[in-house]
Amino acid sequence: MGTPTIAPHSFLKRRWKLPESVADSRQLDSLSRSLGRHPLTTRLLLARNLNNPESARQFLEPQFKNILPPRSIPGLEACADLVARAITSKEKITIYGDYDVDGITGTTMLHRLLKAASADFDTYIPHRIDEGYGLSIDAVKDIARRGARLLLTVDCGITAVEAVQAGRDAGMTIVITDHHEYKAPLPPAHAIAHPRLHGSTTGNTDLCGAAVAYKLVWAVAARLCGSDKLTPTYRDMLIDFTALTALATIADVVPLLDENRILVSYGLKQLSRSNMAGIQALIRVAKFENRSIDGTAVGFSLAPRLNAAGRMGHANMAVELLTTEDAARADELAEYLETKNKERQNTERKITAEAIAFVRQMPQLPSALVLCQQHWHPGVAGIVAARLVDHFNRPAFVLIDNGHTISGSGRSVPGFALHEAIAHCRDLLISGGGHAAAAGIKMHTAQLAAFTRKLCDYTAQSQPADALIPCLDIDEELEPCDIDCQAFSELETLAPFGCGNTKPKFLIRNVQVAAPPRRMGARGTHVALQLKINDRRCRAVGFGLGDAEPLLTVGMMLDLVVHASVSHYYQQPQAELRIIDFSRSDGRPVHGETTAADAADSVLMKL
Ligand SMILES: [Mn+2]
Repeated sequence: MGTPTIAPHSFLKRRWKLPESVADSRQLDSLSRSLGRHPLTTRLLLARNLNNPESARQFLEPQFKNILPPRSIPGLEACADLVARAITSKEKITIYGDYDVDGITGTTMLHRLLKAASADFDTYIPHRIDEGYGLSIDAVKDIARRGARLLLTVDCGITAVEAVQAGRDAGMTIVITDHHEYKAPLPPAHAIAHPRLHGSTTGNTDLCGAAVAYKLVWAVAARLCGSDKLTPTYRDMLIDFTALTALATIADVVPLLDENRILVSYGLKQLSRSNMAGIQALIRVAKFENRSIDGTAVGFSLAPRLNAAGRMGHANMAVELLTTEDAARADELAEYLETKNKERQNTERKITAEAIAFVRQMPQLPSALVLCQQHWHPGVAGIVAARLVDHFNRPAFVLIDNGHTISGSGRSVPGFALHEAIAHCRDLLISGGGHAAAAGIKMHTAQLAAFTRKLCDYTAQSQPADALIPCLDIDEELEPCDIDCQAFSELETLAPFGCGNTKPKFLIRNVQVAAPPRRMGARGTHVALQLKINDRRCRAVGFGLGDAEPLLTVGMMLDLVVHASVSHYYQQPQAELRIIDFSRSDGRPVHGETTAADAADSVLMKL
């Protein structure tokens, strides 16, 4: 039995996927009453399997006291012992972090800890393009030559068997903290902290790399204080670091449930009141001063600016931003990131447009996309691949031809494991690996055609045909009586939204267009509608759906997929629907001359 889907001729040409079951009304009433919440909120809680008052309350009111202690991460105590010992015996420590937000923030926390403890230390972040991901033998040897006695990794190292051996051979103590997937054998490090070490399933197995670093800071601080009761300096540090942990937890797209939800709830509040000069400067250039910072602000504004350093320049600049105490220097670095981020956006937009044009020229849309150019920028390959996946709903690789070799990144659709596809094509590759959703590969230029063929055959065989039509997952169906300002504003208590806890999407059927639709925004990008739902009027806005305006006429009956929102535009707050997609209630196609592909194109270009 599958989840019910309906395939309306919707504006975005999506399959609408409805929730599997409807809540039992007795259970709904009793939970609603004991929580004192609107039935709409309660229905969503039940759909998230929060079916008793206790688990629902823990979700609705995240408590810091429910953060798990450092020892809940396998191997972390041993790592903390080694780091604390190196600090007190003044051995030189090198922190080796990854170049993404997760690595940058984790490195920042350990940097700040070691500085507060007057340790002898420095940091090393590999260059994304020149050195690539992870711990390399060359870098490790170089770090040993520069006198480090302890090498401490953040968000990398769990698969670096040879590099760790090289570090040991050079006489260093090696401490690995990571959260990436790995297969035996483990690297021969002196200590390893990993949420799923030796297949462990206790504790929080979904921690990001920076959250592991956060727990390490906590455990080392306890050792330096000689007690689990930390001195005010370290206590304040741990509170402040929830902001950095929240950035990484959102940016690394781990589920925002359980402990991660607590870390993010606290961290988002801490971000706007942070004393860190770099955080303040970053918030300023992203124009979030005096505004509340939510998951979307982090995911679409703050995190991309930090990542831009590694993509278009060097991630060291982002670490310097987050570790400097000098406000003027912080401003300068934030401006630098701003420039790099604009550069990234322009590059990404240009390559995405080129890539889409290449796909459109193909006589037939293949089951997987493999695009390769010499002049494309490797720093944005992954994001462009993600854009192609959004656009064409199939796995996509964006590759750069370096002459003799080709390398780049791939992204996948839900349900298609990219790392398995890569394993299947292993004989044609120099190297390759990653997760189900994202991966990197490298091959000899001569293998490109063979790789493309083999990947497409594999994808076509292992994907059901309808999997290539994009889905829109709907949380609940809205009844007219649910359209209520109070109920809609209460839904905010389910935030922060993100991976594992997406912003609720509702289906509402049979609403009537009550007045001529209006285009909004400087370029007419958006559309505003007055709807008649039973006897009531309700405003609806479709951001990016301006091109729907000519398709909508007064009296037309629509089915909508929406976010529930509250507008503060009027004197009284009002319930408002944010349209994601729509179709005609009579089942007729909404598109006249415009093709669905054109509609999807125009939406994409405005993002
Ligand atoms: Mn990570």
